[in-house]
Amino acid sequence: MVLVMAAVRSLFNYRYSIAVGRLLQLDIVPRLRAQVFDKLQRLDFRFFDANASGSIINRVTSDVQSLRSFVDGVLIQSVILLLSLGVYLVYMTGKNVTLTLACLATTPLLWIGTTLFSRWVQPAYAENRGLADNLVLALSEGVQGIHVVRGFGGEKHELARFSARNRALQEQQGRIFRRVSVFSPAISLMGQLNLVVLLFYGGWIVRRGDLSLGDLIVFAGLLQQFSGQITNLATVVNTFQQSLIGARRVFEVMDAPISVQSPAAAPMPALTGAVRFERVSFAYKAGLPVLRDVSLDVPAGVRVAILGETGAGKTSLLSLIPRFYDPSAGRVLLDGHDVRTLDLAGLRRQIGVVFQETFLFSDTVAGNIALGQPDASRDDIERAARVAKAHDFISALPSGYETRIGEGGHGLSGGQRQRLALARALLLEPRILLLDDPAAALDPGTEEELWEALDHAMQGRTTFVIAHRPSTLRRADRILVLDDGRIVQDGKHDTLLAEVGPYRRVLGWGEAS
Ligand code: DCP
Ligand code: MG
Repeated sequence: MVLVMAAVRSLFNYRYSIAVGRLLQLDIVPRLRAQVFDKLQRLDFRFFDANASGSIINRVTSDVQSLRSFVDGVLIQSVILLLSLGVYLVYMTGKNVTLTLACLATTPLLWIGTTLFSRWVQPAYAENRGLADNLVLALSEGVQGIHVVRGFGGEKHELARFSARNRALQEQQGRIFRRVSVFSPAISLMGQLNLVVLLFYGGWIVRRGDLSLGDLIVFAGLLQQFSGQITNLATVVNTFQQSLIGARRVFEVMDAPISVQSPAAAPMPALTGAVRFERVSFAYKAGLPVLRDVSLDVPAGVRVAILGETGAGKTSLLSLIPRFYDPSAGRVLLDGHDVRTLDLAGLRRQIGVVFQETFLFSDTVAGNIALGQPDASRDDIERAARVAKAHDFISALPSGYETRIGEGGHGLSGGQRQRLALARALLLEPRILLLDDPAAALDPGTEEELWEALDHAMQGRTTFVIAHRPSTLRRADRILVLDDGRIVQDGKHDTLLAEVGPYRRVLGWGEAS
């Protein structure tokens, strides 16, 4: 019998591991991970302003694993635990009811111990995740910022920062480990207390003649098994608290509100590109306005240049047009439609953006240009690249448009990367083009060529360009001067030059006399 039971037990254990492994590793965890990533892709910029990348990475990689430990180490283990406890209890009550009750005398202690432990360990696990986030952040910054680190000889400092966080995490893990190491034997001790109660009380009723010695021995054996299962409870409780924290962190992402939402069944009319700001105010953090009461009316096809000192709100102003953020007051209108009423994806497809800091993916050159339009033909990609003055250097790359560029666009110069970003925006044939300081990466000669090409490509389309070079400003139909979130000057180059105002100062012409 013992042999058969052992064989059956092993077989079940084997089947159990396979089934759980398949269920969790192959299905649930990857599915949850994909869902979290999907949600991240839809979350607006406010979420990313508020959450450090280390924390986001940890939530998608390690915290989703807590679902696995929950199902595996809590759900299934609890079922096994309850079932076996139930079987032992039924068996024991069958032998002797009062003796069974006496043996459960320590249950309240067990309950108190478990509650105290949970209350302590939960914040500790939350703290643990926070420390792990810091460590991942130090790692990713140390790698992504390697150029700056080297350039400023910051290796020692980075290493010290990383080591400190590494140590903090390790020490905190040690503290958790010590508490868990106390909890588990304590639970086991409570189980042994039951045996003491049994021997005293059981011995007494045996002497009274109400129970045979043989039954007492059987009872003691059962109680040993029962206590063994109770000890498992410690592990289950610990795993439960741990996975609870992980799950909370995953669901914080899943439940994070998306403030920039596409309205349901929103219309997407073909835009001509007229942009209107109606008394727009905007703040990243409540109480710290970045744009104040900005009103603006730009007919389609106009080229607007924006200039102003650093931090004036230029990038912020542009970011309201494709709804990277929504204004805190006022409205942004395209062709008379409030942008909040338009289909979000459709809206962004009609707006080409070249950001102040370009980002290229570890993909081919063609793949990077076709980001917004993956089914674009090679001809279209080449045409966009020509306009962006990128075709020549792309053709000179080892595999032309099929050249893979390294992570973050390494292997290309800063100007080349910016031109790829411009080609990416032009490929969309956008009605509105937003260029955040593109000239920073261009020499004056190339800039002149670029503007000529853009004049042609952007015929009849609206362009907003943040620029500080007189050559660019002179070409603009209209110049906005931004100062501390307000439009303080608005007009053409020559007019503004003649005016008293910051335009002359920003351009370095001195104050008008
Ligand atoms: N700001 C913020 N949170 C962000 C971006 C900006 O709090 N995610 C703040 C920093 C500035 C202000 O908003 O004080 C305006 O920032 P902009 O990026 O709009 O400033 P500019 O584009 O005008 O500055 P620059 O010329 O340096 O690009
Ligand atoms: Mg800016």
